[in-house]
Amino acid sequence: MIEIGLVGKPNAGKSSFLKAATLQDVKISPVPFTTLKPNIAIAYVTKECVCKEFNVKCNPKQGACINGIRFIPIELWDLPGIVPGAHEGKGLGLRFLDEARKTKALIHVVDFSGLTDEEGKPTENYDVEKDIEFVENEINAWFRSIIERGIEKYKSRLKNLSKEELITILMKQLSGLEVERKEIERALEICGIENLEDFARCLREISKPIIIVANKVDLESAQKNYERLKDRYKNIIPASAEAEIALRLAAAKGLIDYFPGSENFVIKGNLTYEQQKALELIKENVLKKFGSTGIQKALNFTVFEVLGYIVVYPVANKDRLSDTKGNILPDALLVRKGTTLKELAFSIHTEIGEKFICGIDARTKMRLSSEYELKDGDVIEIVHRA
Ligand SMILES: Nc1nc2c(ncn2[C@@H]2O[C@H](COP(=O)(O)OP(=O)(O)OP(=O)(O)O)[C@@H](O)[C@H]2O)c(=O)[nH]1
Ligand SMILES: [Mg+2]
Repeated sequence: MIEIGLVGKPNAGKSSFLKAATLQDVKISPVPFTTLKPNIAIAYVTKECVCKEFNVKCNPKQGACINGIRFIPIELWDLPGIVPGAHEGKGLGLRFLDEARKTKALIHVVDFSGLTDEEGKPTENYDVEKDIEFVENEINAWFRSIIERGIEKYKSRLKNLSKEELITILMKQLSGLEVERKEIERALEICGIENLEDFARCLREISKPIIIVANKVDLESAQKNYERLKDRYKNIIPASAEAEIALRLAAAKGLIDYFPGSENFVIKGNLTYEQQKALELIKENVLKKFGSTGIQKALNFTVFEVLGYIVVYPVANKDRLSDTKGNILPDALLVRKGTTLKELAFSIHTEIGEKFICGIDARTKMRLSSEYELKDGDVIEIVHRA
């Protein structure tokens, strides 16, 4: 399963984001360093399911399919807060990042209200750009230290190694970070390895992109900061974790109908005056202004836009679109763009990969070779030897 990390300074709203996305009961408080160890929970990215097109009702093995929208599980890691100098041990340091080294991307939750300083303590008019910068620098420093540790014994020989030898060493030493070969090749091409700091930054940017979540946009000062800075950064999503928590809890209690990620909700239960007032504020201040609370959007944006994952539906029977037990469209799998059919077969099961014969496209009934490059929404029967 894809792992996504939540990073940021103390009090930015990382645990709130996790709770908003998963309703997992984690500790949330205005005291810095509330989270001391990673909290891990299953969240979902959402995408239109192919069941609509085929006009069938699907039986997902994992996640769900609601109103033709498929909920595909990912693993979300809520991490302890990072302060300036964390790579030198300040605050809680960065050791916890080692546990989260398999994360494919990092969502940087930033308190855009400017009401907390770099250590998460209350203040006013804090320059939120400082957070964007220092947290990224700390993460790059962490990346650099891993690379340094990994290639320590080759350091004196680095310049004399052939490109192939260098890539092999880096692949081996960085395997824990889930860095792919082509990502190392690109980092070497763009930045070289003469300056380790440059190389580490480059490889981090390529292999573990950072997405900025401008959190707390229910607050006026955060809205102002977002308007001022939104064009300066490429991957930035405005969000209110608090609003999403309120909406999901109200929906869980049966007070409203609310679909995660949507721009509206419908009241259906008996609300107290306070509840009604709070929900109205969310509608006026967040949903109408930003189109959604931003939590689902941030997850979808990270997985589909930034990381470029596509969704494919392997089946055992192309005519019934089912597995061997008759479940319709049981699996919706996230794979990277460029994945071949043979690679998909191996990722499902080593044996299916080894006994692979061909694929059959459920739409066209055409035979697909092992080197066929998967497309988003493909429904494919994998034919293999018994
Ligand atoms: N107004 C507003 N407050 C929020 C929002 N998200 C979080 N908060 C508040 O910010 C404070 C910190 O939230 P947490 O989720 O505990 O922050 P954290 O980043 O996990 O903090 P540490 O675990 O200490 O690193 C709490 O008082 C939350 O209620 C939001 O979207 N809007
Ligand atoms: Mg926390």
